[in-house]
Amino acid sequence: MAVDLQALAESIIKGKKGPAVEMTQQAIDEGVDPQTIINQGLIGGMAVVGEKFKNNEFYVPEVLIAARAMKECMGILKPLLAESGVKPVGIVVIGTVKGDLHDIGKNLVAMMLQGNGFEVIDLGVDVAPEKFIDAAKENKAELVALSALLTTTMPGMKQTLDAFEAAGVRSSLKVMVGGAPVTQKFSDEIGADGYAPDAASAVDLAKSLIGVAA
Ligand code: B1M
Repeated sequence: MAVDLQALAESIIKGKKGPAVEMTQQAIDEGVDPQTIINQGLIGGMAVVGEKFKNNEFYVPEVLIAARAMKECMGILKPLLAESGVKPVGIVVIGTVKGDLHDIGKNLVAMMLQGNGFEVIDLGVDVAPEKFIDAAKENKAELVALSALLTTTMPGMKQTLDAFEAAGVRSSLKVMVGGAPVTQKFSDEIGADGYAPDAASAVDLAKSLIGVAA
């Protein structure tokens, strides 16, 4: 029987990694286009997860479990995508700013972006401005996503923006910021291109910043 991509989406929503991987493999074996598997199965599922998270029907653990299932399926599909030359929705460099070791929220944002078709270059935590610049240049990223969880490291966002300016790359990049102490007001004050309060909104913001329909 042909694989049902709606059932694949359901298994992502429920975070059932085993069945999700099996269905992904079955779809590949049946010759379904990898992009269709991603769009209808994986992204379809993660979009529902994002909505449920926004509406407080899902909490962090459910999102993490769903994202892990999605990541596992992406692992099987990635080599096929590279072969077929399918382009990601956008390329984003993400990291937690210098001096800050919190990464749970940043990882969630990274996984949601990946689940929605972005290629994500995750630089981890305690990331110096120069590292963001190098990674953005190297990967030809159109978007940089900065996370901070400490009031003492929030100024690191402004320092990163200043470093982009000094390196002459600020105008070729969109920069979004987020993290528990960060606000829209702070984002405006430091001249970032956008602020998102949570991982699901971060996906919507990322798409709008690079001009992709939500
Ligand atoms: Co830390 N810590 N911590 N901590 N820690 C907080 C942030 C704190 C509020 C706790 C408190 O005092 N009530 C406080 C900060 C106070 C302040 O600055 N105002 C604090 C402190 C003080 C510290 C230390 C200084 C403690 C010490 O050593 N004295 C130290 C600092 C270390 C350092 O970074 N240099 C420290 C250390 C740690 C641990 C290592 C123990 C651990 C981190 C483990 C890890 O991340 N791997 C930790 C944790 C777990 C927390 C709390 C309890 C939880 C943070 C978290 O993961 N939340 C936190 C208190 C709290 O928030 N209740 C606290 C869950 C996560 C899903 O939410 O990260 O907000 P969050 O991400 C959300 C949104 O903010 C948003 O989307 C996510 C999902 O919706 N988002 C973005 C995040 N990044 C985004 C980027 C975007 C868009 C949206 O676009 C780019």
